Amino acid sequence: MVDYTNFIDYSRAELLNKMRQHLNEARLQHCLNVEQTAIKLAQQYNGDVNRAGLAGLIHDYAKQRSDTEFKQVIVQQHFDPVLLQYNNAIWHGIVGAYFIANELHIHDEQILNAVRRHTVGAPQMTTLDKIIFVADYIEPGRDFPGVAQARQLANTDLDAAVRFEICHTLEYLIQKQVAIYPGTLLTYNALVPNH
Ligand code: DGI
Ligand code: FE
Ligand code: FE
Repeated sequence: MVDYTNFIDYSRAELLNKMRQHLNEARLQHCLNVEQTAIKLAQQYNGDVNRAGLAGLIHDYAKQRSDTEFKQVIVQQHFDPVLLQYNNAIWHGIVGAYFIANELHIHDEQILNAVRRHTVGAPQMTTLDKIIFVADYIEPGRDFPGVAQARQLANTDLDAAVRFEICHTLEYLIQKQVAIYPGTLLTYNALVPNH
């Protein structure tokens, strides 16, 4: 079983109650699924099972905050103003970590970084970052073209699963003709050969 006592001074049940105040049932279930998937990946890839479980559980904590709230935090906490040109899809991870530190009192930087990077990744990802990035994509509730292949890759090669995910996310965003956050491109460029 997981043990979160190094990172929170209240129980996991209490954490779920705090999360429930800000997330609907479907989103909470997704977070629980990512927790379990992250634990499995951590066991498989020799990661930190407790950090993986907790980061997976809380990764979307800020997903249902209003745009107004995010914009306020971006300005008041001096986040990169470029963020204001994007939306919840980008904010809930990068800025979401602020809400997690502030409201859930989780201050472990490895966990917070995994949350910050869970949507757009980063050029240099830790094993924990990769586990949360991939767990979010393949948790059992996910159903989209390519998820079976992503799950298969995650079973055998975590880096290959990260690469598959970033490539397919970019293809999806381009197909929808929405703006690509520069951080997403930096992640992609770091994962493919540079010529
Ligand atoms: O929060 P989840 O839905 O569980 O998953 P997520 O945090 O991976 O967010 C996925 C969404 O973020 C998906 O709709 C694609 C979007 N996204 C990822 N990278 C970018 C992006 N959206 C924009 N506009 N730009 C990006 O670079
Ligand atoms: Fe997310
Ligand atoms: Fe998620």
